[in-house]
Amino acid sequence: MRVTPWPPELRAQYLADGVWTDQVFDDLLTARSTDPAFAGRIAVADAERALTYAELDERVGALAAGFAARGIGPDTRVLLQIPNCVAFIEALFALWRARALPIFGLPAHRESELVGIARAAGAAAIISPAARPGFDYRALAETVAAQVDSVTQLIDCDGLEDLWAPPIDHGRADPEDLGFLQLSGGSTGTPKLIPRTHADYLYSVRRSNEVCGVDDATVYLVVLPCGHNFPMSSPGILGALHAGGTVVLADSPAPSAAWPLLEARRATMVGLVPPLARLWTETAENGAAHDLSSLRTVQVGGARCPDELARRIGPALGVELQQVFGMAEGLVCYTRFGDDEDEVVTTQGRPMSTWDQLRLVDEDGALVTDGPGFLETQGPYTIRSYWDGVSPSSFAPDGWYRTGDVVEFSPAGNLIVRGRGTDRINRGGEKVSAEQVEEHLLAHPAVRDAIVVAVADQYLGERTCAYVIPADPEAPPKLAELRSSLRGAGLAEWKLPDTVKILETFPETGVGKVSRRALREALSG
Ligand code: AMP
Ligand code: DBH
Repeated sequence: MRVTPWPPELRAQYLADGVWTDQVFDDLLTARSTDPAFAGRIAVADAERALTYAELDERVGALAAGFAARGIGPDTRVLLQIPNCVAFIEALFALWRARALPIFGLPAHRESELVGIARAAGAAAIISPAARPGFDYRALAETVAAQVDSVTQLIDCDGLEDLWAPPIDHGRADPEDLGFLQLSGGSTGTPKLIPRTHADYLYSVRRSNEVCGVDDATVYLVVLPCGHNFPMSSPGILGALHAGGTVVLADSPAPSAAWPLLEARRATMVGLVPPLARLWTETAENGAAHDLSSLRTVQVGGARCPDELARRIGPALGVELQQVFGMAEGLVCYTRFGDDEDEVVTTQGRPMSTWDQLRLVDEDGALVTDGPGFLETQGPYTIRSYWDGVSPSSFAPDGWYRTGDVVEFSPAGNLIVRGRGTDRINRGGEKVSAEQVEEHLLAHPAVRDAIVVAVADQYLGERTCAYVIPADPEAPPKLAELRSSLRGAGLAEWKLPDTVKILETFPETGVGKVSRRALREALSG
């Protein structure tokens, strides 16, 4: 079996309680496009164009038929690598209508990640830009196709109209079928594939809308990469569309690019990672050149937002702050609009659903009553396994998901995220696997041994430091040389080490393992 299902008794409860319904992703569109009150409203827009619900639905129908004509149908895995633009939404919903399985690659992924993803998923096609200035996505897709036999089609996201065919009936998905494969930032090199069903994911979207007050007046601005779980569902793109609101996609999160769009479309809500929240806050504090008055809510998540920054966001941008602690594997926590200001600024909120179950354990898996402890969770939208059962140790014997996050509770019952137990660096929301970077460093001839750790950083939260023992102590490798070698090996830009420190030996723990902790502490000392 490719995916472990929920235990029968939980499934029965979720169905009986109406947590899981018979809604599927395609219903979001068909429900609105056939409703005269919504058909003519703007569903999605980017800097270049806007589509009403009716227009989007019609284009999706034509594209889905085109996909089917090319053999992209039920269960076909299709890797998307599309920058933020309307075409992403068209491709996504057309794949859903054709009952194929989209996989949400990120624009920043490179050969190393995409080959791993395409291979693990058995992807049949890649949809990415064939000719856009900046980066050659088509050359990357060709490199992936050359290495992964299953990939037989490369589709240009800027030429989707060329695929159009007269609409056909694709049949209806089962709500408990998989709807797509989400990616985890992951603690291993290749992002892990996260199987999400229509029923589980849409529950999280509906519940997020309730918690975040999303309705048909919501204009959600997407500045994070739109395939990421946060802007996709918390409440994000799907929340706004579910409510009959509008999604506006900015292809750059920089104030100079995103704010004109925010102003023009009168966006009401946006989700940011902490480094961007800092940039937006500082830009506004220095005098915003744009009218941001439509903006009501700024959500910050993906990595721990420093309290000092959290306190400034609301006043600087004239908005209400909401902290979001979530994971593509499931569980999402929000601070609530009625919470005390101190809770909103210093905590990462609480689970969105009363069906979410949480427990804290120590390093041996024993329950701890007082935090901090490792957070484990199960619930109606938290997976029970990764695709194909990889990384079984991420799940406890009873199926609860081990988040790897060390958390404790505030007296008011909100979660405070203290860090992670595993060797994962959170570079402003972009997750970097120490192990993956180390493997690549070790392949370099000038490197004898390498350990990668996080170093605290005021702007990004964490940055990457590579400790290196050189092969030849007389000729230690330079940072620029290592970075260009890793880039050449196909590693994404955000994973390249920010600093390199040369050592003769590594400190060791009591049992003779390299002590990452000692290395980390050396950096903070
Ligand atoms: P991913 O597995 O890539 O979906 O990343 C999820 C992880 O991001 C969580 O397990 C946390 O480690 C981290 N994360 C997300 N939101 C927050 C937050 N608000 N504060 C601290 N860490 C966060
Ligand atoms: O970091 C994440 O993965 C994340 C953050 C906020 C997430 O998946 C989410 C909200 O849904």
